[in-house]
Amino acid sequence: MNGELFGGPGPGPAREEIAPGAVLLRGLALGVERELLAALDHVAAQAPFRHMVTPGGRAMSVATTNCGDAGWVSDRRGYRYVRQDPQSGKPWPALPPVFLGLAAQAAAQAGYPGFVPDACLVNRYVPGARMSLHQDRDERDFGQPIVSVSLGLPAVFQFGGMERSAPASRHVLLHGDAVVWGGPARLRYHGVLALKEGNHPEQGRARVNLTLRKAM
Ligand code: MD3
Ligand code: FE
Repeated sequence: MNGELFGGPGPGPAREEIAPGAVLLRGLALGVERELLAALDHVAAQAPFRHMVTPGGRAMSVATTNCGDAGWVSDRRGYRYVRQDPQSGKPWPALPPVFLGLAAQAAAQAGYPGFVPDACLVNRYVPGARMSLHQDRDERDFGQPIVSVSLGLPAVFQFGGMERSAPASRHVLLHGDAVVWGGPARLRYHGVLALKEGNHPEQGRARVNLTLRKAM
Protein backbone atom coordinates (compact mmCIF):
# COMPACT_ATOMS: atom_id res chain seq x y z
CA MET A 1 0.00 0.00 0.00
CA ASN A 2 1.25 3.47 0.77
CA GLY A 3 4.92 3.14 1.79
CA GLU A 4 5.11 6.77 2.93
CA LEU A 5 2.37 6.39 5.52
CA PHE A 6 4.31 3.59 7.17
CA GLY A 7 7.80 4.95 6.68
CA GLY A 8 8.68 2.45 4.01
CA PRO A 9 9.49 -1.19 4.65
CA GLY A 10 9.48 -2.28 8.25
CA PRO A 11 8.74 -0.31 11.41
CA GLY A 12 10.09 3.18 11.92
CA PRO A 13 9.08 6.81 12.09
CA ALA A 14 7.34 8.73 9.33
CA ARG A 15 9.79 9.38 6.52
CA GLU A 16 9.07 12.28 4.23
CA GLU A 17 11.24 13.28 1.27
CA ILE A 18 10.83 17.06 1.36
CA ALA A 19 13.01 17.45 -1.75
CA PRO A 20 15.29 15.13 -3.71
CA GLY A 21 18.00 14.07 -1.24
CA ALA A 22 16.35 15.71 1.82
CA VAL A 23 14.61 13.23 4.12
CA LEU A 24 12.59 14.40 7.13
CA LEU A 25 12.29 11.89 9.97
CA ARG A 26 9.60 13.43 12.16
CA GLY A 27 10.20 12.83 15.87
CA LEU A 28 13.16 10.49 15.40
CA ALA A 29 15.06 12.03 18.35
CA LEU A 30 12.15 11.85 20.82
CA GLY A 31 13.28 8.48 22.16
CA VAL A 32 16.69 9.85 23.19
CA GLU A 33 15.90 13.47 24.00
CA ARG A 34 16.98 13.19 27.66
CA GLU A 35 20.34 11.70 26.71
CA LEU A 36 20.82 14.28 23.95
CA LEU A 37 20.12 17.21 26.25
CA ALA A 38 22.31 15.84 29.05
CA ALA A 39 25.17 15.32 26.60
CA LEU A 40 24.64 18.79 25.18
CA ASP A 41 24.85 20.33 28.67
CA HIS A 42 28.16 18.55 29.14
CA VAL A 43 29.47 19.86 25.80
CA ALA A 44 28.36 23.42 26.52
CA ALA A 45 29.99 23.33 29.97
CA GLN A 46 33.36 22.67 28.27
CA ALA A 47 32.84 24.76 25.14
CA PRO A 48 30.31 27.49 25.94
CA PHE A 49 27.89 28.87 23.35
CA ARG A 50 29.18 32.09 21.82
CA HIS A 51 28.12 34.50 19.09
CA MET A 52 30.58 34.06 16.25
CA VAL A 53 31.48 37.07 14.13
CA THR A 54 30.99 36.97 10.37
CA PRO A 55 33.79 37.94 7.98
CA GLY A 56 31.80 41.18 7.54
CA GLY A 57 32.28 41.90 11.25
CA ARG A 58 28.75 41.34 12.59
CA ALA A 59 27.93 39.05 15.49
CA MET A 60 25.58 36.23 14.48
CA SER A 61 22.20 36.24 16.24
CA VAL A 62 22.55 32.48 16.71
CA ALA A 63 24.87 31.26 19.48
CA THR A 64 27.18 28.39 18.52
CA THR A 65 29.36 25.67 19.96
CA ASN A 66 30.86 22.44 18.60
CA CYS A 67 31.93 18.96 19.55
CA GLY A 68 33.95 16.36 17.72
CA ASP A 69 37.36 16.25 16.05
CA ALA A 70 36.70 19.57 14.34
CA GLY A 71 34.46 22.56 14.97
CA TRP A 72 33.11 25.19 12.61
CA VAL A 73 34.20 28.73 13.38
CA SER A 74 33.68 32.13 11.82
CA ASP A 75 35.68 35.29 12.40
CA ARG A 76 36.98 38.26 10.42
CA ARG A 77 39.26 35.87 8.50
CA GLY A 78 36.42 33.68 7.22
CA TYR A 79 34.68 30.37 7.87
CA ARG A 80 36.53 27.12 8.52
CA TYR A 81 36.80 23.98 10.64
CA VAL A 82 39.43 23.97 13.38
CA ARG A 83 40.51 21.23 15.77
CA GLN A 84 40.67 23.48 18.83
CA ASP A 85 38.18 25.84 20.37
CA PRO A 86 39.76 29.24 19.75
CA GLN A 87 38.23 30.49 23.00
CA SER A 88 40.00 27.92 25.21
CA GLY A 89 42.82 26.65 22.98
CA LYS A 90 41.68 23.12 23.88
CA PRO A 91 40.29 20.42 21.57
CA TRP A 92 36.51 20.55 21.18
CA PRO A 93 34.62 18.16 23.50
CA ALA A 94 34.27 14.64 22.15
CA LEU A 95 31.19 13.71 20.10
CA PRO A 96 28.79 12.09 22.58
CA PRO A 97 27.95 8.49 21.60
CA VAL A 98 24.22 9.34 21.59
CA PHE A 99 24.89 11.98 18.88
CA LEU A 100 26.82 9.46 16.79
CA GLY A 101 24.18 6.78 17.19
CA LEU A 102 21.29 9.05 16.27
CA ALA A 103 23.16 10.44 13.25
CA ALA A 104 23.96 6.96 11.99
CA GLN A 105 20.37 5.80 12.48
CA ALA A 106 18.93 8.84 10.68
CA ALA A 107 21.40 8.58 7.81
CA ALA A 108 20.74 4.86 7.39
CA GLN A 109 16.98 5.46 7.23
CA ALA A 110 17.61 8.07 4.56
CA GLY A 111 19.75 5.74 2.47
CA TYR A 112 23.26 6.53 3.76
CA PRO A 113 24.38 3.44 5.67
CA GLY A 114 27.64 3.70 7.61
CA PHE A 115 27.57 7.47 8.20
CA VAL A 116 30.25 8.37 10.76
CA PRO A 117 30.32 12.11 11.48
CA ASP A 118 33.43 13.71 12.94
CA ALA A 119 31.92 17.08 13.88
CA CYS A 120 28.75 18.49 15.37
CA LEU A 121 27.89 22.17 15.02
CA VAL A 122 25.34 23.22 17.62
CA ASN A 123 23.24 26.33 17.06
CA ARG A 124 21.08 27.91 19.75
CA TYR A 125 18.30 30.31 18.81
CA VAL A 126 16.31 32.58 21.12
CA PRO A 127 13.24 34.44 19.84
CA GLY A 128 14.33 36.84 17.10
CA ALA A 129 17.47 34.87 16.19
CA ARG A 130 17.69 33.78 12.55
CA MET A 131 20.04 32.36 9.97
CA SER A 132 20.09 33.91 6.53
CA LEU A 133 20.23 31.84 3.34
CA HIS A 134 23.61 30.15 2.92
CA GLN A 135 25.28 27.00 1.59
CA ASP A 136 27.26 24.58 3.74
CA ARG A 137 30.49 24.22 1.80
CA ASP A 138 33.28 24.23 4.36
CA GLU A 139 33.36 20.42 4.57
CA ARG A 140 35.84 18.41 2.49
CA ASP A 141 33.48 15.86 0.92
CA PHE A 142 30.08 17.00 -0.34
CA GLY A 143 29.29 13.34 -1.05
CA GLN A 144 28.72 12.99 2.70
CA PRO A 145 25.28 13.94 4.01
CA ILE A 146 24.55 16.27 6.94
CA VAL A 147 22.11 15.17 9.65
CA SER A 148 20.23 17.89 11.52
CA VAL A 149 18.30 17.44 14.77
CA SER A 150 15.91 20.09 16.07
CA LEU A 151 15.12 20.52 19.78
CA GLY A 152 12.97 23.06 21.63
CA LEU A 153 10.85 25.74 19.99
CA PRO A 154 9.63 25.20 16.43
CA ALA A 155 11.39 27.00 13.58
CA VAL A 156 10.50 27.84 10.02
CA PHE A 157 13.22 26.44 7.82
CA GLN A 158 13.76 27.87 4.32
CA PHE A 159 14.94 25.57 1.57
CA GLY A 160 16.12 27.27 -1.61
CA GLY A 161 17.98 26.20 -4.71
CA MET A 162 21.53 26.13 -6.00
CA GLU A 163 21.63 29.93 -6.25
CA ARG A 164 20.73 32.39 -3.51
CA SER A 165 18.13 34.06 -5.75
CA ALA A 166 16.14 30.84 -6.38
CA PRO A 167 12.73 30.61 -4.70
CA ALA A 168 12.68 28.92 -1.31
CA SER A 169 10.08 26.59 0.20
CA ARG A 170 9.27 26.67 3.92
CA HIS A 171 9.05 23.79 6.36
CA VAL A 172 8.35 23.81 10.08
CA LEU A 173 10.92 21.85 12.10
CA LEU A 174 9.69 20.61 15.47
CA HIS A 175 11.25 19.31 18.67
CA GLY A 176 12.66 15.85 17.95
CA ASP A 177 12.72 16.10 14.16
CA ALA A 178 15.76 14.85 12.27
CA VAL A 179 16.52 15.73 8.65
CA VAL A 180 19.15 14.15 6.42
CA TRP A 181 20.54 16.40 3.70
CA GLY A 182 22.43 14.52 1.04
CA GLY A 183 22.80 13.98 -2.67
CA PRO A 184 21.25 16.79 -4.70
CA ALA A 185 20.09 18.60 -1.50
CA ARG A 186 23.57 18.85 -0.04
CA LEU A 187 24.58 22.17 -1.62
CA ARG A 188 21.22 23.89 -1.72
CA TYR A 189 20.78 27.27 -0.05
CA HIS A 190 18.94 27.15 3.26
CA GLY A 191 18.19 29.31 6.27
CA VAL A 192 15.97 29.77 9.30
CA LEU A 193 13.41 32.58 9.74
CA ALA A 194 13.49 34.65 12.93
CA LEU A 195 12.40 32.39 15.79
CA LYS A 196 8.96 33.21 17.11
CA GLU A 197 8.34 33.89 20.77
CA GLY A 198 7.30 30.81 22.71
CA ASN A 199 7.97 28.59 25.68
CA HIS A 200 9.02 24.99 25.24
CA PRO A 201 8.32 22.67 28.20
CA GLU A 202 11.96 21.52 28.38
CA GLN A 203 13.97 24.13 26.50
CA GLY A 204 12.11 27.29 27.51
CA ARG A 205 12.56 30.24 25.13
CA ALA A 206 15.04 28.50 22.89
CA ARG A 207 15.63 26.23 19.95
CA VAL A 208 18.76 24.13 19.61
CA ASN A 209 19.83 22.58 16.33
CA LEU A 210 22.52 19.92 16.06
CA THR A 211 24.14 19.35 12.67
CA LEU A 212 26.25 16.22 12.42
CA ARG A 213 28.82 16.35 9.70
CA LYS A 214 31.79 14.64 8.18
CA ALA A 215 33.91 17.79 8.06
CA MET A 216 37.51 16.60 7.62
C1 MD3 B 1 20.48 21.82 3.90
N1 MD3 B 1 21.58 25.21 10.51
O1 MD3 B 1 24.22 24.92 10.85
S1 MD3 B 1 19.42 22.90 10.05
C2 MD3 B 1 23.82 25.17 9.69
O2 MD3 B 1 18.51 25.17 12.09
C3 MD3 B 1 22.38 25.39 9.48
O3 MD3 B 1 20.44 25.82 12.77
C4 MD3 B 1 20.19 25.49 10.48
O4 MD3 B 1 22.00 25.71 8.41
C5 MD3 B 1 19.67 25.48 11.89
O5 MD3 B 1 24.56 25.26 8.71
C6 MD3 B 1 19.43 24.60 9.59
C7 MD3 B 1 19.01 22.23 8.52
C8 MD3 B 1 20.14 22.10 7.53
C9 MD3 B 1 21.43 21.92 7.94
C10 MD3 B 1 22.43 21.72 6.99
C11 MD3 B 1 22.11 21.69 5.64
C12 MD3 B 1 19.83 22.07 6.21
C13 MD3 B 1 20.80 21.87 5.25
C14 MD3 B 1 23.09 21.46 4.65
C15 MD3 B 1 22.74 21.40 3.34
C16 MD3 B 1 21.44 21.59 2.95
FE1 FE C 1 23.63 25.42 6.97
